[in-house]
Amino acid sequence: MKTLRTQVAIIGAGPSGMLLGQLLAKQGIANVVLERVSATHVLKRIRAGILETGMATLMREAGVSERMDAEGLVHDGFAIAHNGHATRIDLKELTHGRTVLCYGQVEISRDLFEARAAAALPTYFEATDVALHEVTGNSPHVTFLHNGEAHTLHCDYIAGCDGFHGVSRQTIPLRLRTEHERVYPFGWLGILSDTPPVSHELIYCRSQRGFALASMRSHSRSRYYIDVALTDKVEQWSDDAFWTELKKRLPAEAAASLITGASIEKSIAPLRSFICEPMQYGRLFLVGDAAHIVPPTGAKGLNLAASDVSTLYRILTRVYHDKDYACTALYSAIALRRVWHGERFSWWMTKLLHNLDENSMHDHSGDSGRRFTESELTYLLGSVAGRTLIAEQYVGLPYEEIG
Ligand code: FAS
Ligand code: PHB
Repeated sequence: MKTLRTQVAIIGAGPSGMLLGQLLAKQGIANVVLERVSATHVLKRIRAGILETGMATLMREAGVSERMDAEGLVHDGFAIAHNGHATRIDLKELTHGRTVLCYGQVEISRDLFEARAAAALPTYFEATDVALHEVTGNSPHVTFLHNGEAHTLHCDYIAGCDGFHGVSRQTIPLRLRTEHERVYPFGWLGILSDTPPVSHELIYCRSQRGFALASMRSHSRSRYYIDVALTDKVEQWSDDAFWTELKKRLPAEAAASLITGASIEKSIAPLRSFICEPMQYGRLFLVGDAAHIVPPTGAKGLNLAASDVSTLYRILTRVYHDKDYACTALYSAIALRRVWHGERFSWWMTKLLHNLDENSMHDHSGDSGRRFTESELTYLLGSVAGRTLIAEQYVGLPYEEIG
């Protein structure tokens, strides 16, 4: 048994864990990251692509933003196409100058891994059998196996940054946690291709055939999605079948100029809204996907993880720099206020842009639910107030101060 000691144990080396680790280290707060898989495995996951200002600012504060600022694409707006007619949401005008940054989550992970390795901060990849102990006591610790050897990591606090399928949330007794969940009756089939994006900004599409999203990672790498039945398997979708269906859902001008190519990644992701309350238990704090999941329609998943990281980092800095131990009790309530706003926006955008059964759950005849939604979308896109509602949430609500 190898015994270790640190101030903050971080479970998970996704964006939540690595960004928190980097920020804490900058404040001289010792931390150890335990990750179940290899760094290579983490870097193979194709996830988010749009960063709110808050996330980009945290990357700069963490000192890992050089490549993001050099290669990230600043987007002043995006389009929503409804039955072939595209309306631009002018983020910069409607939010008095705010924008979003297009920079892949894989690149964020790459930047954070490189920075952590350069600082020689302790990180255990392929750490297995991670278990949390005495999280409500005065000697919290984490046990795990690494290279076949048993380890015990003693710490002051544990940050559960281990995603939806991690061990941290399960450490909170079921009788003490409330889980809110909504599962959507479709998935997103996503394709990554080394082809120039069809537009310089994102296009979200609601068509009679279903949802589509035209996104990107750079001027030469594109990311596209269509919604598919949950029963679909990615093997059923050839590249040609994907491109053919995507063209039928994009506005005609975009469909005509779409440059297709071989997929370098293709996968189907299920959609769910999920929130665990509370987000803390004794010395354990849940961060990011360990506590909440959103459908990617609002580009909020990674960005909600970032606001959790910001809240916890500022609280732990007050603990270690000012010996303000009481402020740890504020974390869950502060984090959840912003999470619920992001969850509601992501559900709302999903309802507006997909043929979602719940819109017509009370229909006794006809499809008034779908017609109500289409009428709502038409009104929102045709109204400055409506477009502002969308823009304010899309760029991200402000981060809350710590009381
Ligand atoms: P993560 O899940 O990224 O990281 C958790 C880490 O913990 C993983 O590396 C995991 O291996 C590790 N772990 C798990 N159990 C462990 C254990 N017992 N011990 C040690 N380590 C353990 N968000 C968007 O904003 N836009 C998108 O387009 C988008 N697309 C997505 C597509 C998919 C398929 C998925 C699954 C998510 C998508 N998301 C998207 C959301 C995603 O970006 C998450 O919000 C983001 O990865 C959250 O980061 P973390 O909280 O670090 O969780
Ligand atoms: C992506 O580029 O992967 C992406 C962008 C915006 C979204 C979802 C996914 O809302």
